[in-house]
Amino acid sequence: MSKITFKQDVFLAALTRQWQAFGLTSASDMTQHQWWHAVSAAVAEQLPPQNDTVSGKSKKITRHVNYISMEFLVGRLTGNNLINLGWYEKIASALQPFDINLTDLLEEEIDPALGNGGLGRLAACYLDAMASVGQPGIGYGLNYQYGLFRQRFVDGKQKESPDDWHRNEYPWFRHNSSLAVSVGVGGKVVKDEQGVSRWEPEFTLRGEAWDLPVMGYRNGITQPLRLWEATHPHPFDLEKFNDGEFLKAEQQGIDAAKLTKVLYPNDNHQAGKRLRLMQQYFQCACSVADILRRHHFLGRKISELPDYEVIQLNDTHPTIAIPEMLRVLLDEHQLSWDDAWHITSRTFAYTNHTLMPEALETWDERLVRSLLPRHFQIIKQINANFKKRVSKEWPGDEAVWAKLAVHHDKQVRMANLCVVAGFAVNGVAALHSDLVVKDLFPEYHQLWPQKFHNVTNGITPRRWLKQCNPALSALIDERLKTDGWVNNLDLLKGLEDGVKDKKFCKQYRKIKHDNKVRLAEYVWQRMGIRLNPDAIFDVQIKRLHEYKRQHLNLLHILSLYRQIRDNPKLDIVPRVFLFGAKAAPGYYLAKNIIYAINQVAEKINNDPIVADRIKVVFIPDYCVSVAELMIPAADVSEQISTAGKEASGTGNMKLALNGALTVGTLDGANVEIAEQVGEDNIFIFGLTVDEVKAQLKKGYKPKALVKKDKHLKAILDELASGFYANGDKKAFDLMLNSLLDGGDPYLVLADFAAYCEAQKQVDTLFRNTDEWTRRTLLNTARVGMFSADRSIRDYQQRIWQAKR
Ligand code: GL9
Repeated sequence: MSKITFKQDVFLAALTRQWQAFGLTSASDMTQHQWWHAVSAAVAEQLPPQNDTVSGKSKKITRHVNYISMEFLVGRLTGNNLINLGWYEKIASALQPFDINLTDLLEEEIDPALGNGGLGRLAACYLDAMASVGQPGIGYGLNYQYGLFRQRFVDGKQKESPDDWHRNEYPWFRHNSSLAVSVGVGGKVVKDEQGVSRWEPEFTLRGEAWDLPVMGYRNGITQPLRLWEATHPHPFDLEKFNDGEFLKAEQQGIDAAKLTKVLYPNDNHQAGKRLRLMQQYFQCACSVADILRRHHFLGRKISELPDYEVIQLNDTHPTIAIPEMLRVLLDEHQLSWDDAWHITSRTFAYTNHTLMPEALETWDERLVRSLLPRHFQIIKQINANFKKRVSKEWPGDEAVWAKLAVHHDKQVRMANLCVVAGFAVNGVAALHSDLVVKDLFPEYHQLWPQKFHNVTNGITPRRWLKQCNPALSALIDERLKTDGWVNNLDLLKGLEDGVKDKKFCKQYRKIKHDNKVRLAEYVWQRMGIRLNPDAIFDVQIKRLHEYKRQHLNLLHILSLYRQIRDNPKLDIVPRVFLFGAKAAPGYYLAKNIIYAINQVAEKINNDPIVADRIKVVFIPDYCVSVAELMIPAADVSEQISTAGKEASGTGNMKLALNGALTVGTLDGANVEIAEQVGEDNIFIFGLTVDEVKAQLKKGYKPKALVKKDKHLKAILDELASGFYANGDKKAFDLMLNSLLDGGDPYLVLADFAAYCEAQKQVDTLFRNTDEWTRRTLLNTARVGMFSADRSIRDYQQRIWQAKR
């Protein structure tokens, strides 16, 4: 496909229509926000219709990918779309006569925050990469009215408010009314005269399709991200009104809209709520119907579905799509069980994103039965058939069956359903995929070793280098004499010999410094805290979770603070500790850690004895656009989860790419980052997965550890003394109880000494400016494999386009 060419006159005419539609008399009457809207809409208008009916006409069939995810954390689109189109400069100059600065304008966009964190952001990176490498595909998600909550701090405590991102006015949406779908819920299953089961739902919802364009990098490809909105087919049902059933009719309308009202704000944790299961089913039913509609439209036989389509499930959240596909094939297409199973089980693939037991979804059978009676029957059938297979392999072994069953103990287990019914299962980093096989699914692996794969996560270099760090991108273009790295990130290897070029190193270092100045300005504007851009900017940005151990970072800060008070002349490199993190609203321990960090920040930032050697800054409302500001400004990247707990991490990749040195455990993708950049260019510390397991097995005793370490004890005692909380001795009880009486399940205290030691090495290295620069540059040069383009090609080779 050829590039979409920019035509200035067409653009300006479209812009005129925009301000006219606002009821204004000239462009100059537009507010800054209206400008953003007008420019975005004027560009969106010029995109060709999105082609979701790409047919594999060539001999070699490329399977079309349907990426179903409850979350797509796309972030702001206007800037990204202009870059991918190659129109950024052209629009910027077209706006100059109006005295409008494009970069400033882009700040007007409210982030579409339709995801929680890593899992949702990964989905967004993968859509970008699919379009960029030419993998035909579509993303299916939900069009939430409210995205992830907004975060504020009141007296150091997190407060949430709804995130109204004004989806109804979002200029990038295209409403596709011809694609609306009906979705049933509740009711009962009846048998017709021939004994065929048929579902009679209690009520029906309508799914409306809203498409966002996903543009490949300068290749003319645009693919949809299709987000479903729940409405009711008859918002005001006159017939029911006359029947005196008005209230019931209206009730349905209200329920329908509720369904896509808000994103569940959980991270690595299942809520188990009825509304959540309804969201999942609604999304899956709409998406499966759409996939089959397209398949029929292209004139293909139903039995050919797996030859043309693959459905990739982003975690278990969309698992209910599997019984939905079976239901449609059995009840609507009247296929036999064997035929329906043969098609379904060669179409679905599943990505596992976590081993945390509290995140592995199970649903109470009563809930499933009441909402989806026909699906429940189908699940029981899958279970019964699978039981035969298990009995053959492990005759009479009840314990194995209790573990492998899809339906057991009145629970439906979504991960098991995915493994049994899918043709592929993958983890998201080498270590994680290993643990998926060894710890989570060993018996399944024994049954079907060929189903299991690894696909290490990746990030899109378009957003996470080209867009967020324009100065570094320009320097790389100049050095490599090409911008080809943007879709071939391995080319960054060519920067390695730059370490010997003094001038180049100086330029590279200056860009980091400028990015730090830019972040410092933001912090000053938003928080009234002055930062020294010559200090080490030490960054931990990710959801707040016990296993991610933001409190280990806090203990190190407290350690430095104590050392300063013990020795006011202490010589340390000034350091700014920057945090960005949201805690799930019901996760009280995580919220307590936020509170503790904020209270410690307050104390340290205002204590004259510290003399600006330490600053602690918790930036509120961390989101994609704040990440775009923090990542280019980071010197140190904190990736300090308990080994074995972080499936991959992707912030670790973004930070290394932008020249931050990682302080990290051997967890998730840190392991592969260390392999790529070399052990001298990363600070690895702490217990390994095997050591963690061994500690827990032999009986880990955090209190005994504290007893032996006076410094650590003093820090913890002071936290419990009320010193940081205006005398409130209980202020940090949740956190401290978990660390001490709670047995410290994530081994924070066990890793404390090693962590402090690694941080000392950071301090020492930073004093040697040339050596620091050399190592950060090697990080940028050596992390090309973490491009999402490589991940997508791995998916193609190992899963999507592999022989089955
Ligand atoms: C996650 C893992 O915890 C991360 O380690 C991983 O990088 C991403 C993407 O594969 O998936 N799984 C998960 O539930 N979340 C992840 O980030 N949580 C959120 O998205 C909030």
